[in-house]
Amino acid sequence: MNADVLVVGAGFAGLYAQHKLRELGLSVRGYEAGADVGGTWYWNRYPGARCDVESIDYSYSFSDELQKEWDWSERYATQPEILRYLNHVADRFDLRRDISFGTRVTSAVYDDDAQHWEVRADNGDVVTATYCVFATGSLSASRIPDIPGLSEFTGRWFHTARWPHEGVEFTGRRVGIIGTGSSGIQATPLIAEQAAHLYVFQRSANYSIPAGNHPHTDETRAAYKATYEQRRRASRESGGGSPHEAHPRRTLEVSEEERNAAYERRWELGGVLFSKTFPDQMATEEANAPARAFWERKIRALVTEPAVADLLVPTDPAIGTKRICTDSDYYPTFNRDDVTLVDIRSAPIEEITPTGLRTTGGEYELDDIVFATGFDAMTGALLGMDIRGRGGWSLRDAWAAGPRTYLGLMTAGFPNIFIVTGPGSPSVLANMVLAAEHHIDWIADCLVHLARTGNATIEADAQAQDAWVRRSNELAENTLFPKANSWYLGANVPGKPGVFMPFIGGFGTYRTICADVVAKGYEGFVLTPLAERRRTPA
Ligand code: N01
Repeated sequence: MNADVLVVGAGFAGLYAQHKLRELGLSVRGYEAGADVGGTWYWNRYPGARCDVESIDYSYSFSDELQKEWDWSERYATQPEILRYLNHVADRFDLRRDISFGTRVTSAVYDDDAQHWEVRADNGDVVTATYCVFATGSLSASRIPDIPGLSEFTGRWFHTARWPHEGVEFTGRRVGIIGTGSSGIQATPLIAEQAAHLYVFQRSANYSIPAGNHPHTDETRAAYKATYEQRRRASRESGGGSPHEAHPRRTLEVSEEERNAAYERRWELGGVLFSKTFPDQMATEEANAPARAFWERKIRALVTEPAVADLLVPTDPAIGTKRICTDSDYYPTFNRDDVTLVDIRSAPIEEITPTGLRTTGGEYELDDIVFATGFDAMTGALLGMDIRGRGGWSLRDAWAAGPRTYLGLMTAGFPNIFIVTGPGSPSVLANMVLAAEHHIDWIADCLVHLARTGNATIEADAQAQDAWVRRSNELAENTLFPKANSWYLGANVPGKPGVFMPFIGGFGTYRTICADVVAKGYEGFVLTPLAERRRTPA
C-alpha cells in the first residue's frame, strides 16, 4: 500500500489532518487504535469527564459554518458531548473513509534510498509513505503503576482512560480510587454518589479550582457566535490559546485588597485561568504566594474536618506548577460519611490483595479499584512505536535523555516525520484544538512548499534543534514550573528523564516564531531535492 501521507491518530489533530491534507490533493492513509474517532475523548469515558477549556474555544476553527452550526450545551463540555461533536465533524467532512480503526501502528522505518517511510501496523498492513504525521496525542499512553498483587484481585478494576463503553455501576459497592489528578478529581464526586463507600487514595494533593460550569442558553450561544472571529483571533495571539486578559499590573504592584478582589473575580468565573490572574503569577514565589494563600482559604472553608482539609492542601509551595485541576464539588465530597481520604504519602500502598488493598497503615476491603493514575505524557505514545530514521537511528535512542525537537514539529535524523503538538511546542500548555490546527496548517503549507520547490525531504537541522531545546529549557527555568514533580517533567514515570517538555513561551509567540521560520525559507530545517536515483528509473 502506498500513500503520500500516513496519519497516525484520529482525535482532534488526526481528523483535521485527514481533512486538510486531502484538500491538497494528497493521498492520505490513517490508522487509529480506537474503534472509532475521538482520540482522548474516545478513551476517557470515566464519570465526570469533561474539558477544562471552554467548549466554544475547545472546538475547530477551520470552518466557520461548522462553528456556527454546532450548539454547545454547556460552558465546559462533557466527554459524551465532545465525542458527539467529533463524530459530527467526521460525518460532515467524510473523514473516516481512509482510516483503519482498531489498528495500532507498531513501527515506522525510513528507507534512505527510496526516501520514504515503511510503516507497519498490528493488523499486518505495510504502507510506504513519503510523509508521516504523528497525531498520537500528548496524554494517550495511560499508566497503571506497578503495584504487586493486581493480577490476584478478585474484584473489578478500571483505568479512567480505558473506561468501559457501557459505563460502570458502582451502586452498593466499596470502591477505591487511586490518584487525585484531574481525572480522579473529576470522577470522585460522581463515584461517591453511587458507591456504598469510596476510599480516595491520595499520594499528592492537587490544586483544584471549582469549574464554574453552567448551561449555555440561546442568548449566550448567539452572543458567542456573533463574536467568534474576534474570540478566535484573541485565542491565537494569547499565551494559552483561549481569550484571557490577565490583570494589567503585577501581583505585588497592587494593594492586598485589589489583589484579593482580582482573585475573587477569577474564582467566581471558575476554571484553570485562576493561574493567570496576574501576569507574573507563575514567574516568582513571591507573586504566587498570595494566590496560593487565597486558594487555601477558599478550600478550607469547603471542608468540614480540619484534619481532612490539612491533607487536601498540597505541599507544593506554588499553585499551578502542576497542571491545575478543575472540579465540581470535589472538596465538599470529603464531608460525606461514606467517603474516606486515605493518605498514602505517609502510609504507602504495599500491595493489592485478592479482596482489596493494603497500605503500611491498614487494610481496605474493596469491590472495585479505579486507577486514575495518569499517562506517560507527551512521549509515551511516540516511543511506544519503533520509529527509525536515517541509518536505522531509533527515536528511543535519539530521545534517551529526554525529547529533542525543533519547534516541537520535527526531530533531526527523522526526515518527513511531523509530530503534532509534540514536546518542544506549546502543546498541553495551550488549547489543544487550536494548537493542533496550527500544526496541521503549518505542515500542509510545508508540503506545498516542498512540492513547489522540487524538494523531497525536510528535516530539523541538528544545531537549530539544539538551540531550540536550549531556548525552551531556559524559558522554563525562568518560571516556577520545573519546581514541581509533574508529568510536564516526566516525574510520574519511574526512570523518565526529568526534562520540562512543553514550550512555555506562549502560544501566540510560538505561532509568530513558526511563521518567521517559514518567512526565512524554513530556517533551521534542511530541505533536500529528490534523489537522482529516484528520478531516473533503473
Ligand atoms: O493524571 P495525573 P490525570 N501510587 O498524572 C497518582 C489532562 N486531563 O489522568 O501526583 C499512588 O495528573 C498521582 O500521584 P502523584 C490534564 O492535562 C484533563 O488525572 O504522582 N498514586 C496522581 O495523583 C491532566 O493534568 C482533564 O503523587 C499514584 C494521579 O495518580 C492530565 O490529563 C481531565 C501512583 C495521576 O494524576 C493527567 O490527568 C482529565 C502510584 N504508584 C485529564 N502513580 C480536563 O480537561 C500515580 N499516582 C479537566
